[in-house]
Amino acid sequence: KEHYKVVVLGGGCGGIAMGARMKRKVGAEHVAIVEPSEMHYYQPMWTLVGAGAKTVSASGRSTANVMPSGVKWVKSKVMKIDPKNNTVFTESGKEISYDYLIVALGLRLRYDKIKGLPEGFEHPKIGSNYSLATVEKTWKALQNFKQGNAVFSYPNTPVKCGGAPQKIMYLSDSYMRKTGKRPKANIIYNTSLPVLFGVKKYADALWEIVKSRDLNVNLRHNLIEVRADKQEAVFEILDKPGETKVFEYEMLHVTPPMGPPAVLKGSSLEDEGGWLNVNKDTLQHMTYTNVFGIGDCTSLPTSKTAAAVAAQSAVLDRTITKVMKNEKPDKKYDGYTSCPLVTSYKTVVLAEFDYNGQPLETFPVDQSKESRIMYHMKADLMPQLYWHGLLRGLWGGPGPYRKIMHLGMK
Ligand code: FAD
Ligand code: UQ1
Repeated sequence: KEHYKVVVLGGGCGGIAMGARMKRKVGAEHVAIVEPSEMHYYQPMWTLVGAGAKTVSASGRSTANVMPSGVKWVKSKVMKIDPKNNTVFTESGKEISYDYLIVALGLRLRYDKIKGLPEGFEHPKIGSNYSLATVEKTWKALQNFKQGNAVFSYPNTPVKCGGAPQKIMYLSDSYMRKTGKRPKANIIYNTSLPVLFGVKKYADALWEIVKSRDLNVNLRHNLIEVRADKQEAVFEILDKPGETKVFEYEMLHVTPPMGPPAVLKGSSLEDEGGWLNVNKDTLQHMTYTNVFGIGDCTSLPTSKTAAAVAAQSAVLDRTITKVMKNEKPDKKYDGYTSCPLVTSYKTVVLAEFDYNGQPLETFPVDQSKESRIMYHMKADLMPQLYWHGLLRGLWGGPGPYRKIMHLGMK
């Protein structure tokens, strides 16, 4: 049986960032990260990969490369968590105990909840930017598109990066205009939500874009079946129970239903929805005081993004420091999250907001306006900030800079 002062479950964005921070706190030999994958991907780049503006290989690095040096990498899956006995069990048969546990398991993609998927991906004309296996299929479908319906879906569950399902629509529209195919395309965005975007300021801006580019938005439409052999997508109309509508497609982009990691089920760590039940201010678990959570796997009532993970990592660092000293956590997470809404190959609307859905913008400009500088930031600067800042535990979100940027402006 192995023991570490800090065990981190998951070596994605939140897990690696917290591993790096905990190494600084307690020393590398006292930290272990449990992660089965050989490769670590910068998922935000997949929006651009699906649109042909970046390659998959540019989005990945080996997990060995991002592991904080000296930290123990347990290359396996966690199969069971026993918080009463401060122990986790891995698929490889290891039993590991801890003083402090950080859960950063991300979320689970549920393509299987849509009838006809994932098998349907064996056919052409269908893709999905959300997984490594299907992101390049989006770009193929876009390139091969000649005429007809291009359909984009948004599921009836929480998702990571709530803007991504529509970013690929804007990019597809731009691509079709560039290549002269746009007059023969009917672009359709079918979303389960009753709104185009959760924050009014940005939703208003996006509705203007949708209207000016002749994009068709259908609210409260939920994808339930794909008949890939016939190129048909079946949506249920959420406000009219029992009613469905079939859309023929020449291109289909699927955003899958998403849910919590399976290993949380029955662990006594989860809330009713199955998400890791943490305090929304401190990120400490609601019942187990030596358990903490970060990122997509948590119950935190904000939009699930890497930008949110960055802000959470700074708060969680502080919370754990306090708990280790037997003091009360004092720093509060405000729910900061951000979604760079890519609206073409040149422009971004940079949404940033908090728990209350109030805009919390870093730059002293109106960020609901499409901006070229923000596109450059998204495409060229953010990956650097991710690999060299966030993953090394050096980037805790733009909060401190926001205050400086706004000095004398308001
Ligand atoms: P992840 O980074 O997903 O990491 C979870 C890790 O847990 C994985 O490495 C996984 O292998 C591991 N794991 C799972 N199960 C187990 C197990 N049983 N045992 C051990 N390990 C396990 N965010 C932004 O901020 N801006 C964007 O523009 C943006 N765009 C996006 C576009 C797309 C297409 C996608 C897919 C995501 C986008 N995101 C964006 C969201 C961002 O990638 C996630 O919010 C972020 O990666 C969450 O970090 P995490 O650590 O919670 O989860
Ligand atoms: C951010 O911090 C971050 O994590 C590195 C992202 O993930 C890719 C983002 O997309 C954004 C927008 C931020 C926020 C950073 C700034 C400078 C606004």
